[in-house]
Amino acid sequence: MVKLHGVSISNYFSSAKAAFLEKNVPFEEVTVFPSQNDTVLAVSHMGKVPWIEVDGEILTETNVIYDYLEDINPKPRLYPIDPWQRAKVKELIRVIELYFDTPARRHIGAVYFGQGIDPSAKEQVRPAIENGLRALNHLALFSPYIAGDTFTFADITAYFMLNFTQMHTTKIYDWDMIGDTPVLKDYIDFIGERESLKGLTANMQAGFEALASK
Ligand SMILES: N[C@@H](CCC(=O)N[C@@H](CS)C(=O)NCC(=O)O)C(=O)O
Repeated sequence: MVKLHGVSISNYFSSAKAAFLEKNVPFEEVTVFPSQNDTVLAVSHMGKVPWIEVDGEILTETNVIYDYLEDINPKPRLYPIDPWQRAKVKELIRVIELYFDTPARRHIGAVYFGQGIDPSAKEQVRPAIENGLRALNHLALFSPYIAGDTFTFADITAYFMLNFTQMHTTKIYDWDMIGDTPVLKDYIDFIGERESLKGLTANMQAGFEALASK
Protein backbone atom coordinates (compact mmCIF):
# COMPACT_ATOMS: atom_id res chain seq x y z
CA MET A 1 0.00 0.00 0.00
CA VAL A 2 1.15 3.55 -0.70
CA LYS A 3 2.52 5.32 2.37
CA LEU A 4 1.89 9.02 2.80
CA HIS A 5 4.47 10.68 5.04
CA GLY A 6 4.01 14.02 6.76
CA VAL A 7 2.10 15.75 9.49
CA SER A 8 -1.44 17.03 9.67
CA ILE A 9 -0.50 20.61 10.55
CA SER A 10 1.11 20.95 7.10
CA ASN A 11 -1.04 22.49 4.39
CA TYR A 12 0.89 20.57 1.73
CA PHE A 13 0.49 17.28 3.54
CA SER A 14 -3.22 18.00 4.00
CA SER A 15 -3.53 18.73 0.28
CA ALA A 16 -1.90 15.42 -0.63
CA LYS A 17 -4.06 13.57 1.87
CA ALA A 18 -7.24 15.18 0.52
CA ALA A 19 -6.17 14.09 -2.95
CA PHE A 20 -5.86 10.46 -1.80
CA LEU A 21 -9.27 10.67 -0.16
CA GLU A 22 -10.92 12.25 -3.20
CA LYS A 23 -9.32 9.65 -5.45
CA ASN A 24 -10.29 6.77 -3.18
CA VAL A 25 -6.73 5.48 -3.31
CA PRO A 26 -5.96 3.50 -0.14
CA PHE A 27 -2.94 4.76 1.76
CA GLU A 28 -1.18 4.36 5.05
CA GLU A 29 -0.36 7.56 6.90
CA VAL A 30 3.07 7.89 8.52
CA THR A 31 3.49 10.87 10.83
CA VAL A 32 6.78 12.65 10.39
CA PHE A 33 7.74 16.29 10.81
CA PRO A 34 9.78 18.13 8.22
CA SER A 35 13.42 18.23 9.25
CA GLN A 36 16.93 18.85 8.05
CA ASN A 37 18.17 15.78 9.93
CA ASP A 38 19.98 13.07 7.99
CA THR A 39 17.18 10.52 8.30
CA VAL A 40 14.59 12.78 6.71
CA LEU A 41 17.03 14.23 4.16
CA ALA A 42 17.89 10.71 3.04
CA VAL A 43 14.35 10.36 1.70
CA SER A 44 12.98 13.86 1.23
CA HIS A 45 15.77 15.79 -0.47
CA MET A 46 14.63 19.19 0.85
CA GLY A 47 13.59 17.85 4.25
CA LYS A 48 9.98 18.80 3.48
CA VAL A 49 6.67 16.99 3.80
CA PRO A 50 4.77 15.36 2.27
CA TRP A 51 6.35 12.50 0.40
CA ILE A 52 4.90 9.20 -0.67
CA GLU A 53 6.51 5.78 -0.65
CA VAL A 54 5.55 3.24 -3.28
CA ASP A 55 7.29 -0.15 -3.24
CA GLY A 56 10.19 1.39 -1.31
CA GLU A 57 10.60 4.27 -3.80
CA ILE A 58 10.04 7.89 -2.81
CA LEU A 59 8.14 10.66 -4.56
CA THR A 60 8.06 14.25 -3.30
CA GLU A 61 6.27 17.45 -4.36
CA THR A 62 2.55 17.67 -3.84
CA ASN A 63 1.68 18.57 -7.42
CA VAL A 64 3.66 15.63 -8.71
CA ILE A 65 1.80 13.43 -6.26
CA TYR A 66 -1.46 14.82 -7.71
CA ASP A 67 -0.27 13.89 -11.19
CA TYR A 68 0.70 10.40 -10.10
CA LEU A 69 -2.67 9.82 -8.42
CA GLU A 70 -4.50 11.00 -11.52
CA ASP A 71 -2.47 8.56 -13.63
CA ILE A 72 -2.89 5.52 -11.42
CA ASN A 73 -6.55 6.21 -10.66
CA PRO A 74 -8.09 8.32 -13.41
CA LYS A 75 -11.57 8.26 -11.93
CA PRO A 76 -12.85 10.37 -10.36
CA ARG A 77 -10.98 12.85 -12.53
CA LEU A 78 -9.46 15.76 -10.68
CA TYR A 79 -7.91 17.29 -13.81
CA PRO A 80 -9.92 18.06 -16.94
CA ILE A 81 -9.10 15.92 -19.98
CA ASP A 82 -9.02 18.89 -22.29
CA PRO A 83 -5.37 20.08 -22.46
CA TRP A 84 -6.23 23.77 -22.21
CA GLN A 85 -8.60 23.31 -19.28
CA ARG A 86 -6.08 21.07 -17.58
CA ALA A 87 -3.39 23.71 -18.03
CA LYS A 88 -5.73 26.33 -16.56
CA VAL A 89 -6.21 24.17 -13.46
CA LYS A 90 -2.43 23.82 -13.13
CA GLU A 91 -2.04 27.57 -13.62
CA LEU A 92 -4.34 28.19 -10.66
CA ILE A 93 -2.42 25.74 -8.51
CA ARG A 94 0.88 27.38 -9.41
CA VAL A 95 -0.41 30.91 -8.83
CA ILE A 96 -1.86 30.03 -5.44
CA GLU A 97 1.32 28.32 -4.28
CA LEU A 98 3.65 31.04 -5.54
CA TYR A 99 1.67 34.14 -4.63
CA PHE A 100 -0.10 33.12 -1.44
CA ASP A 101 1.70 30.25 0.27
CA THR A 102 5.24 31.38 -0.58
CA PRO A 103 4.99 34.97 0.70
CA ALA A 104 2.86 33.98 3.72
CA ARG A 105 5.46 31.37 4.65
CA ARG A 106 7.98 34.13 5.39
CA HIS A 107 6.03 34.70 8.61
CA ILE A 108 5.98 31.07 9.61
CA GLY A 109 8.44 31.56 12.50
CA ALA A 110 6.23 34.25 14.02
CA VAL A 111 2.93 32.52 13.33
CA TYR A 112 3.78 28.95 14.29
CA PHE A 113 6.88 29.06 16.46
CA GLY A 114 6.56 32.15 18.64
CA GLN A 115 9.49 33.94 16.98
CA GLY A 116 9.64 37.69 16.44
CA ILE A 117 8.20 39.25 13.30
CA ASP A 118 10.80 39.99 10.63
CA PRO A 119 10.30 43.71 9.83
CA SER A 120 11.24 43.40 6.16
CA ALA A 121 8.87 40.44 5.76
CA LYS A 122 6.18 42.46 7.48
CA GLU A 123 6.62 45.22 4.93
CA GLN A 124 6.85 42.99 1.85
CA VAL A 125 4.46 40.10 2.44
CA ARG A 126 1.13 41.91 2.56
CA PRO A 127 1.60 43.69 -0.81
CA ALA A 128 2.76 40.37 -2.28
CA ILE A 129 -0.41 38.65 -1.08
CA GLU A 130 -2.50 41.55 -2.38
CA ASN A 131 -0.93 40.92 -5.79
CA GLY A 132 -1.85 37.26 -5.41
CA LEU A 133 -5.44 38.25 -4.65
CA ARG A 134 -5.54 40.38 -7.76
CA ALA A 135 -4.26 37.45 -9.83
CA LEU A 136 -6.73 35.07 -8.24
CA ASN A 137 -9.58 37.45 -8.83
CA HIS A 138 -8.57 37.50 -12.48
CA LEU A 139 -8.14 33.75 -12.90
CA ALA A 140 -10.60 32.02 -10.60
CA LEU A 141 -14.10 31.23 -11.84
CA PHE A 142 -15.83 30.25 -8.58
CA SER A 143 -18.68 28.72 -10.57
CA PRO A 144 -18.97 27.12 -8.12
CA TYR A 145 -15.50 25.51 -8.14
CA ILE A 146 -12.35 27.50 -8.58
CA ALA A 147 -11.76 26.38 -12.17
CA GLY A 148 -15.38 26.03 -13.27
CA ASP A 149 -18.22 23.58 -12.76
CA THR A 150 -16.10 20.62 -11.65
CA PHE A 151 -14.11 19.93 -8.49
CA THR A 152 -10.38 19.68 -9.31
CA PHE A 153 -7.00 19.49 -7.61
CA ALA A 154 -6.98 23.30 -7.77
CA ASP A 155 -9.81 23.35 -5.23
CA ILE A 156 -7.76 21.25 -2.84
CA THR A 157 -4.74 23.53 -3.20
CA ALA A 158 -6.85 26.67 -2.94
CA TYR A 159 -8.57 25.48 0.19
CA PHE A 160 -5.45 24.60 2.14
CA MET A 161 -3.15 27.34 0.87
CA LEU A 162 -5.69 30.14 1.32
CA ASN A 163 -6.57 29.01 4.83
CA PHE A 164 -2.85 28.78 5.62
CA THR A 165 -2.34 32.31 4.27
CA GLN A 166 -5.31 33.53 6.26
CA MET A 167 -3.69 32.33 9.51
CA HIS A 168 -0.70 34.51 8.68
CA THR A 169 -2.61 37.59 7.57
CA THR A 170 -4.76 37.45 10.69
CA LYS A 171 -1.91 37.07 13.10
CA ILE A 172 0.59 39.45 11.50
CA TYR A 173 -1.65 42.14 10.02
CA ASP A 174 -4.95 41.62 11.83
CA TRP A 175 -6.22 41.27 8.28
CA ASP A 176 -9.15 38.95 7.61
CA MET A 177 -8.05 38.29 4.04
CA ILE A 178 -10.81 35.78 3.29
CA GLY A 179 -13.57 37.62 5.18
CA ASP A 180 -12.71 40.88 3.44
CA THR A 181 -13.09 39.24 0.02
CA PRO A 182 -16.74 38.10 -0.16
CA VAL A 183 -16.32 35.93 -3.24
CA LEU A 184 -13.46 34.11 -1.51
CA LYS A 185 -15.37 33.77 1.74
CA ASP A 186 -18.36 32.20 -0.03
CA TYR A 187 -16.09 29.86 -1.94
CA ILE A 188 -14.06 28.75 1.11
CA ASP A 189 -17.26 28.16 3.09
CA PHE A 190 -18.72 26.17 0.22
CA ILE A 191 -15.66 24.06 -0.47
CA GLY A 192 -15.00 23.54 3.23
CA GLU A 193 -18.23 21.55 3.45
CA ARG A 194 -16.67 18.85 1.34
CA GLU A 195 -16.26 15.62 3.28
CA SER A 196 -12.59 15.08 2.32
CA LEU A 197 -11.63 18.56 3.54
CA LYS A 198 -13.66 18.94 6.72
CA GLY A 199 -11.75 16.59 8.99
CA LEU A 200 -8.38 17.66 7.66
CA THR A 201 -9.07 21.31 8.45
CA ALA A 202 -9.92 20.40 12.00
CA ASN A 203 -6.66 18.43 12.26
CA MET A 204 -4.64 21.33 10.88
CA GLN A 205 -6.28 23.78 13.23
CA ALA A 206 -5.71 21.52 16.25
CA GLY A 207 -2.03 21.14 15.34
CA PHE A 208 -1.71 24.86 14.91
CA GLU A 209 -3.32 25.62 18.26
CA ALA A 210 -1.14 23.03 20.01
CA LEU A 211 2.00 24.67 18.59
CA ALA A 212 0.80 28.21 19.25
CA SER A 213 0.11 27.41 22.90
CA LYS A 214 3.69 26.21 23.51
N1 LIG B 1 7.09 22.13 -2.86
C1 LIG B 1 6.73 21.28 -1.75
C2 LIG B 1 6.52 22.17 -0.53
C3 LIG B 1 6.24 21.34 0.72
C4 LIG B 1 6.44 22.21 1.97
O1 LIG B 1 6.89 23.35 1.93
N2 LIG B 1 6.12 21.59 3.11
C5 LIG B 1 6.35 22.28 4.36
C6 LIG B 1 5.29 21.88 5.35
S1 LIG B 1 3.77 22.64 4.92
C7 LIG B 1 7.68 21.84 4.92
O2 LIG B 1 7.99 20.68 4.89
N3 LIG B 1 8.46 22.81 5.43
C8 LIG B 1 9.73 22.56 6.02
C9 LIG B 1 10.82 23.33 5.36
O3 LIG B 1 10.54 24.21 4.52
O4 LIG B 1 11.99 23.06 5.67
C10 LIG B 1 5.49 20.45 -2.09
O5 LIG B 1 4.80 20.84 -3.04
O6 LIG B 1 5.24 19.40 -1.49
